[in-house]
Amino acid sequence: MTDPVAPGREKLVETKQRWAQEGRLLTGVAADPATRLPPGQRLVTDFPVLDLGVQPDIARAKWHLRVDGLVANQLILDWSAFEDIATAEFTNDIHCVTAWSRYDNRWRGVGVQALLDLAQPAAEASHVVLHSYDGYTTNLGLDAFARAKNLVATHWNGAPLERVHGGPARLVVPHLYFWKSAKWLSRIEFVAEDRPGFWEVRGYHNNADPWAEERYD
Ligand SMILES: Nc1nc2c(c(=O)[nH]1)N[C@H]1C(S)=C(S)[C@@H](COP(=O)(O)O)O[C@H]1N2
Ligand SMILES: [Mo]
Repeated sequence: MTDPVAPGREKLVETKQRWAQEGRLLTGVAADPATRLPPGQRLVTDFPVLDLGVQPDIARAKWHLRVDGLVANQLILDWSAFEDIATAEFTNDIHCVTAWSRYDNRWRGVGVQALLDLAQPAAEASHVVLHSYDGYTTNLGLDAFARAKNLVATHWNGAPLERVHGGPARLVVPHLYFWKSAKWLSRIEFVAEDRPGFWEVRGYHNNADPWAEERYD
């Protein structure tokens, strides 16, 4: 298995783990989801890059997305098959647990609903594990994954998704903190039990709702 932590980035992981233990950035105040800026967040206009220092370089000609586990139809989609169904467009806000938020991101890609329709998860499938080309993983309950405005994005603000932001394709789950939005997505695995991912086993909250300030466990 690929280690998503690049040499020299171990300190960054330790620091973020310490933040989780200390409850850094917590205001202790929940907000109505109708509030645009969740508690403790500040608005930015740039687009920060956050990862563990491994930014895989996947040529679109070699890229595949697998959808497997507890599904009736396992999928292996190559780039041209994926582009053919990449017709979903959503504009949403990003909320990162490190307290920056960025408004009005315009994404194009494949809506999760289209993937669910093709793959047909089994009745026992209760959770999803997202796997990435850098070895990163994150987990979602099926309901959180199946939200109508989630997508696997290939384009951001009208241009092909840049490698630093997870191109060729990344998950976008706008209602949760951005660590749930796996960059360089390689595989969507349907499972019958919850399997906490990279940050979830390091003290970050399993659900990650920014309005409930679910930053840490
Ligand atoms: N594959 C992968 N996806 C990832 C990460 C990562 O390290 N590897 N970091 C997560 C975190 S912590 C954040 S905040 C967002 C950052 O996305 P951005 O770099 O496009 O802002 O990606 C998430 N997805
Ligand atoms: Mo993050």
